[in-house]
Order: sequence, then C-alpha cells, then structure tokens
Amino acid sequence: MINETLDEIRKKALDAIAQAADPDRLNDIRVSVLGKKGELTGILKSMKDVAPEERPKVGQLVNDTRAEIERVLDEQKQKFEAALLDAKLKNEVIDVTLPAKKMRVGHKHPNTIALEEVERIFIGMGYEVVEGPEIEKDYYNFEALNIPADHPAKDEQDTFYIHGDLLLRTQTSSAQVHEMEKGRLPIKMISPGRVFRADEVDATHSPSFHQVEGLVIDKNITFADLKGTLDEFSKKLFGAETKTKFRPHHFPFTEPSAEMDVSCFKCGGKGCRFCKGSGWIEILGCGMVHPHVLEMSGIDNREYTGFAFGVGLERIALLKYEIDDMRLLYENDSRFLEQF
Ligand code: 2NL
Repeated sequence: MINETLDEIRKKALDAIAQAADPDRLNDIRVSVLGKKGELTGILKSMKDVAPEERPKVGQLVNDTRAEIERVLDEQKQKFEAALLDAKLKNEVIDVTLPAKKMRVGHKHPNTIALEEVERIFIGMGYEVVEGPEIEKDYYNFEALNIPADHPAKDEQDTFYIHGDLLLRTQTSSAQVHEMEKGRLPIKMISPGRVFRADEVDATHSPSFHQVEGLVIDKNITFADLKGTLDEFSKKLFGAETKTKFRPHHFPFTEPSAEMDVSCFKCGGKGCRFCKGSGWIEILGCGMVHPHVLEMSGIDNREYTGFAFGVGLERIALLKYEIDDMRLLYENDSRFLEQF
C-alpha cells in the first residue's frame, strides 16, 4: 500500500520536474514533496500504521525516493543555471568593430589656465597668494591707495556703487591694503581676483574681469627689484628670449610709475600683425608704492619701501592663446572652451 503511494509520489514528482519551466517551479515542487508539510514527509508520519518488522524496509524506500527526487531536482536546477549563464554570456558578447563611446572631458577655462600659470611663477619666487572680498569700502578701494575724491575713476560712470561707502572693487589692491594694515612685514604677495568697472562690453572691455596684483614691501626694495622681478616673470610666462621695457607712466598709488612692455613673442620683436608692427606688447602697470600709501596703512616709509604691479588676467589669456575677442571668454561656448 505504502509502496504504491510512494511510487505514485515519485512518478508525479519526476513528471512535474521534467515539465518545470523555471527554477521557481522547481522550488515549489521541492516544498510540496520534500518540505515539512510535503507529500513524502506525510508518508513518514503514517509509518505508525506499518508493521514494526516492515518499518526498516519501508523507511529505506522512503529515503531512496527522497534521494532520487532530490537528485533529479538538483540536476534540473543545474540545467536551468547553465542555460541562464549561457544566455547571459551570449548577451555580453562584445562587438569589437563597434565605434567607441565618445568620452566628454571637461576643459579648463583659459582664464584659469593663465591664472594658474601666473600663480605658479610667483609662488616659485616665494610669494603668497591672498584673496580679498569683491565688495569693498570706498576707503580700501580708493582712499588708502591715494586716489583722491575728485579722481575720474571714482565717477559713477566707472565704478559700481552699492550704497553708502560700499562698492564693487575696481582693483584687487584693496586686498593688499588689508595685508599692509596687519603690520606683518616684509610682505611678498600676489592678489588675484574678480574686479568690476562700469564699462560697455566690447572686444577688449567687460564690466567684470580679473586682475592679479602683486606687492612687495621690505627694507631696501628698489626699482631694480621691480624690474628684475617682472623681467623674470615675463621670461617664465612668455619664453626665455622675452625682453622687457619700462615706460614712464602715472598711477596715484605708485611713484615713480611705469608700464611694462614685453618683446612680441610672435615675431621676436621684429614687428608683426600681432604686435601691430611695433615689436612690443603692453602687459602691465607697476611702480614703487607711494610713500603716502605706506604711511596710511601704518608702515614707516623711512624704513620700508616697496613695489607693486597690476596685470589683467584676460589680457594674458587673450595674448597667450591668441584670442581676438574678450567676449569669447565669457560666453562659455563649449566649442570654444574645448580647444583648451
Ligand atoms: C594696471 C595698474 C597697478 C598697483 C597696480 C598697487 C597696490 C598697492 C599699492 C600700490 Cl597696495 N600699488 N597696485 C600698482 C601699479 C599698477 O595696476 O594697469 N593694472 C592693470
């Protein structure tokens, strides 16, 4: 009786396994036949109805049936797994003739490249990089730099005023004034940053651009130090053959003041379209810090002297990368930027 039932369970299970379509179905079969409440387990519970002398034999038979069903279940499960792996590998086949996916890589803005280059050169000469606020008091932007109240730069036509004595800085000198006021000498710093002037946009003007100013204050600093430093800077930035030339100029905050030209790095000074035939390119303004500027920031101008300079970052970027319109630097057209 039990033998027949067993045989029936076995046949039914093997049949179901043969027809199972997926591993989930196999698991259902495993539970319904071999599980705690499964058919085969049910048989073991009815062993009490079997004559004691028959029990070992019947027990053995139940175990054999269980082992066989388990074995067939495992075989089928492995077949499913193999088929799955096979399908997965077929899917993963790489067609080496396909074109590669285009990788879009970001580019540094020409201003950033130029700034990093300028910073690298001055850091190499022992300068500190100090940044200051873009919103400044009138005092730090103008008064402390010896720019009188009636100076044309202070006109609302040229400067963005916020309210009261607050304005958008027109030069980064203000950061250097803060540094001078701290009274820690000597000073050897550059101060890069965004500055603002109420200019109309054209190929060489923008209401917001970038400047790097430099300041050195110590005992016995002379115009020769200024010339040597800026000559070295020019050679590092534009190439070892670069020559420099200083022309007298006027700034309220320096005395004497000068503008510096570099020999044209395109034609080597012979004269070309790039330097408009002159062989020279104007690069920056500079001078010896005005004694009154030192005095206003509490520095003893009998003991200390200094030099300072200011260079437009966009001007460097336009020159170095031969860009003919400043507006390209602000439009952030990726077709332009990805050339750098
Ligand atoms: C220019 C001219 C210049 C300075 C900036 C300066 C700063 C302090 C004291 C004295 Cl704290 N001077 N800065 C000096 C000379 C020229 O910039 O044409 N920049 C584009």
